[in-house]
Amino acid sequence: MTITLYSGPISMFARKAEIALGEKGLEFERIMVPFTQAAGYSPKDPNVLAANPKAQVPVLVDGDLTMFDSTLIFEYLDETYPVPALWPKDPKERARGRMLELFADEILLPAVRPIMHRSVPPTSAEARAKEEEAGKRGELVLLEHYQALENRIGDSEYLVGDFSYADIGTFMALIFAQRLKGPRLDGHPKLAAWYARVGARPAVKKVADDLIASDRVLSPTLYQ
Ligand SMILES: N[C@@H](CCC(=O)N[C@@H](CS)C(=O)NCC(=O)O)C(=O)O
Repeated sequence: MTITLYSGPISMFARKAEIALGEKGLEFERIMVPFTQAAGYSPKDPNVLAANPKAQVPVLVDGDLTMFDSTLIFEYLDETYPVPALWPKDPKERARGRMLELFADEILLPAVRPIMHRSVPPTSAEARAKEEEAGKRGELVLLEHYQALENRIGDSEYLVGDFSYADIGTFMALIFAQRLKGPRLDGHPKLAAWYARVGARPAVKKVADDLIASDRVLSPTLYQ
């Protein structure tokens, strides 16, 4: 076994890389870095510190290559292990897919941030009321994104062509919205059906189940 992935139990980005490796049918050793709600990613894993100047997971080691960043890992995996392809062949479709994947990381996930306080116990009832006020405003933005995704999916099975990295990134951002008790997907039937379809894929389900199992331990406030 030559591939090692440094991952985090409730890291959207690292879990994306786990799904990609699973979809490619690649065996790998997973090393979970420490994470708690109180201390975050401290103390840092020394190998992650050495590999990534941003000191973040995921970090992938494949033979003599050590690399970081989930999106760059997607690119590397498709070039090195091309079957099954997780980007469309057509350059324009691929460009659309890459934009959707960027949208998931840089627009959709940040829209989830205003409800992240829900994963930790409130400091006071007053503080929580303020956080919830901002959270409710954030949820309206999330609903707009749900609608855009609903329109995008239409009658297609996946976001762009066959199942792709765009689906992985979007699914992971949405699992965060769901675990943080953000707006349900029911009001957006095509998006809800897509979410169920992606979540039923064995490689996705394995990682999603493991993430939620970790979350139950790390973020009990979400499951009371
Ligand atoms: N753009 C990076 C983001 C990676 C990232 O933010 N990782 C988080 C976990 S989800 C992390 O390791 N945070 C620790 C820190 O920033 O100190 C990617 O796509 O891999």
